[in-house]
Amino acid sequence: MQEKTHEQKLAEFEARIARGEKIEPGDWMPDEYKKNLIRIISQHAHSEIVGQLPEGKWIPYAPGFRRKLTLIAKVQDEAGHGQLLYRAAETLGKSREEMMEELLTGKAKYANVFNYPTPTWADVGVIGWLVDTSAVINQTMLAQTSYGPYARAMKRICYEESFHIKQGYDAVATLARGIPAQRAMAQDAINRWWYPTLMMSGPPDKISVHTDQAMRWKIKTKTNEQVRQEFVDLIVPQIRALGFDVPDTNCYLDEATGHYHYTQPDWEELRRVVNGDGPCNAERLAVRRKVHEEGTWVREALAAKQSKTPKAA
Ligand code: BYC
Repeated sequence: MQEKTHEQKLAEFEARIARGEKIEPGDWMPDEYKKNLIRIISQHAHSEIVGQLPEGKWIPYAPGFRRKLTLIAKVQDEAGHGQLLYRAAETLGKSREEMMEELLTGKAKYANVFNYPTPTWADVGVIGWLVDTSAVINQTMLAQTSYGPYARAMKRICYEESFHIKQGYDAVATLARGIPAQRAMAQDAINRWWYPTLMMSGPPDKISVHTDQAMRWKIKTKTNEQVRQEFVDLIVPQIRALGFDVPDTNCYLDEATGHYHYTQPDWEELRRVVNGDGPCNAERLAVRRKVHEEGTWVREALAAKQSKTPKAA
């Protein structure tokens, strides 16, 4: 039988995607699809791993035993999400060592939000509430992705992230019922996280590099701006219902569209932060390098055990 041409394989691949079928490891796929997926999944995995740090810092100081337990569980969940996602990227032929090297040398990107400081307890609540809400909206979309292993990882991750939102909201709602200093602390955290969280959904569609191709092959099923608008529409009424201000005097419900209008973030700041020049990039990578170095003996012990395990006949 004659070998299929690239065009024929591409047409079959696109027809499968149009029918809503999942592409699985080992199936034929265009190199650009694979490249785009590895990029987005590894960036996502790194975000989960580095994302443990801003909140993790508060574990020793969490106000009370229950808050501490919940925060430990949340941070552990993020580590698990990172592992699931590294595994999904490995199914596309990218090794974990290579991904780790790219993270530790600063070559790889991870979500901008994790390069901002967490000076107060309210930051923990606001990350869980605002950042995880933005993440879940994006990840619910990514659960529809055309690549099977990524879609399945997203489904599992979304369940856990939804719980993270509840713990964040509960922490902020408690501060909202507190004394004026507690309310002020929560408002200050909302003010500082608002724009970084808007940036988390990615640059505007007109300057996004990868969206067109990602949409064509259903790696993403919504654009960055659609995801960001969903976030704003959901979160603005919640912020106001707790009696806090949205730190944007030009944020209002546009009756004509049914969507909230909002001021665009400083996109130059996003570019700087994701390229290594945010307030905490150096600190975050230094911690990851130290942890990686300290874990060398574990990786070596595992590798030695695997090489000694007799293969099944
Ligand atoms: N941050 O063409 P574009 C969590 C990069 S963790 C950093 O629009 P795309 C949590 C982008 O990578 C989960 N980089 O790209 C954990 C690209 O760079 P490269 C966080 C960004 O991929 C702990 C370039 O800019 N979620 O929830 O179509 C505690 C051009 O952008 C960002 C994810 O990681 C950004 N905000 O769309 C609490 C989701 N925006 O690759 C919570 C997975 C853009 O050309 N990622 N860049 O060097 C995505 O969904 C997509 O990659 C994005 C960007 C929507 C972020």
